[in-house]
Amino acid sequence: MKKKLALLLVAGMTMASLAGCGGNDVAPADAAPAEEAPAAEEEAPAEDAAEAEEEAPVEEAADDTAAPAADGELVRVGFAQVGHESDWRAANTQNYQDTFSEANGYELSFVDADNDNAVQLEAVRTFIQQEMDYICIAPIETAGWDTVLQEAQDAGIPVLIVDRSVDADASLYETQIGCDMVAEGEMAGNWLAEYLNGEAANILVIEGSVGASATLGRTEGFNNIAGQHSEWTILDSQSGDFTQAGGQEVMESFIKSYSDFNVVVCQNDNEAYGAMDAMDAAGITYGVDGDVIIISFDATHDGLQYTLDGKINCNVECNPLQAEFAAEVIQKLQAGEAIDAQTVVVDQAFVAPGIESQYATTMTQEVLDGRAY
Ligand code: GYE
Repeated sequence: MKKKLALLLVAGMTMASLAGCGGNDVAPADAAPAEEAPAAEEEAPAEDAAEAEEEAPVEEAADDTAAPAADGELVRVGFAQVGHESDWRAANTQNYQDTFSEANGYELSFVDADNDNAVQLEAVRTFIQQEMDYICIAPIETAGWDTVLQEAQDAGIPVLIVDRSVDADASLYETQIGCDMVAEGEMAGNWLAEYLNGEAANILVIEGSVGASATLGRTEGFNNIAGQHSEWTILDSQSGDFTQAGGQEVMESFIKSYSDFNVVVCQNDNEAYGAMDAMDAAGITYGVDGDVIIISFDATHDGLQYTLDGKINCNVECNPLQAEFAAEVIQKLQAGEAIDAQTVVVDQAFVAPGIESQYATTMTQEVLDGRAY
């Protein structure tokens, strides 16, 4: 295969340090040594020249995520994206499009599956037919991947599972890159326990999309902590599909069914916006000065604005800027280097002004100004 030849060629090329890649609140799953990546053709990061191997040329600064094939051809990457359901997703898509650009040595084929499993499977099969060099899949659901992953493997195309995870045999894909969803759910639960300090909680949960690892993990993590608190009751838990409309619809139906609740957990920011609209319409107050505590996930720019405004009490981050990790894995595979089986994108939580927490950072305007997505 063309790629095998590329691997051999790149293996003999000068290696340059890739310092600076991997900042941005993210870290590999295990303590990996300093990252190494092939110099892109004649390029090496100029700013890394001092640490680079002696023979590394320094004519031009290469983007950390650049990885043209050794023969100068663009590396062809197919990306089967979940859809466009949320602000998080939009930021994640933009990040992939920026990172896997032609200028960086890639030809990206992007498919928005619109949250439809069949469309996503079809997209992956099309990528296989098109003999992509690599396939990235952000799986809508965890289940149902074995057959198509086997097809990709049989075709010799490495697959990267990104953002969410699958329950398929790990030998069928190269690596998984994403946030630890169970840890996010536990962070939310631990913060709530600290905030309530023994007070009773009647909790409503607006879950994400059914069968998504982000939903399953956040639910499991939160329930792990809820199970330690006999003074907490989870009244109901329904899917809002990670959308604002879904969050609003579920909250409206919760308001009809339950009169006595004091915590609403929204598994992403867009759902929280919908839930706040529903509570506004019903005259229910929320946030630091209200009757209902709101917990959200993602910590996108608008979500953090609501947190700074005291409307969302606690917002657990999930960083959507993950494409550089996928690019790093592809660079290593191009160079025939070993890769980590998993990269965990590290998260933190943010709380509204006036709240002090050992689990979260108190929001400030400065934190918000630093949030690009
Ligand atoms: O939280 C949500 C998006 O998979 C982590 O999907 C992602 C989730 C994110 O729709 O906003």
